[in-house]
Amino acid sequence: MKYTASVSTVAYIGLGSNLEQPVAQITSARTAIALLTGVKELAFSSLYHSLPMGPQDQPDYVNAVMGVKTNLLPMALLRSLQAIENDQGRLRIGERWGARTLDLDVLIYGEQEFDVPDLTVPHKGLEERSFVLYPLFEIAPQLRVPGKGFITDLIAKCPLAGLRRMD
Ligand code: A4P
Ligand code: MG
Repeated sequence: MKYTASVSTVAYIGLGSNLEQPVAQITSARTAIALLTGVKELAFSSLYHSLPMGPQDQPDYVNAVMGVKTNLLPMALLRSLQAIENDQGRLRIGERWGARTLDLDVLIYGEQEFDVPDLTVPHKGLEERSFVLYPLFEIAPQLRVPGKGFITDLIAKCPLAGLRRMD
């Protein structure tokens, strides 16, 4: 039986994978996130095919964004997401922005803006990443990203850069 939250926050999670069957990685991560105690799925974007940001000698990515309602505090949410990354074979030995089976980022946590060791919210660089902004816009077109502005304005300044929606 899942614990039911009394105080809850809407948060957005970015999902990315470019190793070992990325679509299956994203799909099973979605299930695992929805099964976390204190987390309820609100929305899930389409899957998007994206070109790698960072080192170019790695496979293309599959990306998506999930909206949840949660009563987990931000750090507890991050630790739960990292446990799911580990369960799905994430190794933290490669270069920065290198290939990975699964990357889960806390993009937005309610109206909050903070920068503490291990956790910056909203996620840094979010406004430069088409593979984050376009899926986010798909599920939350009215969203205002704390400290950064309306999603519509952010998208207007962010080229697709090869991003395409998968059917
Ligand atoms: N951390 C701080 N803030 C957050 C947050 N809001 N959410 C810390 C998640 N983690 C956060 O992350 C490194 C550290 O960031 C963690 O210890 C955590 O405490 P990591 O997942 O271990 O390593 P990383 O993901 O390689 O580093 P980084 O710099 O977070 O990379 P990004 O920003 O996650 O980007 N290209 C495409 N097309 N699609 C992608 O999804 N992803 C990346 C990784 C690179 N290129 C990509 C994609
Ligand atoms: Mg990350």
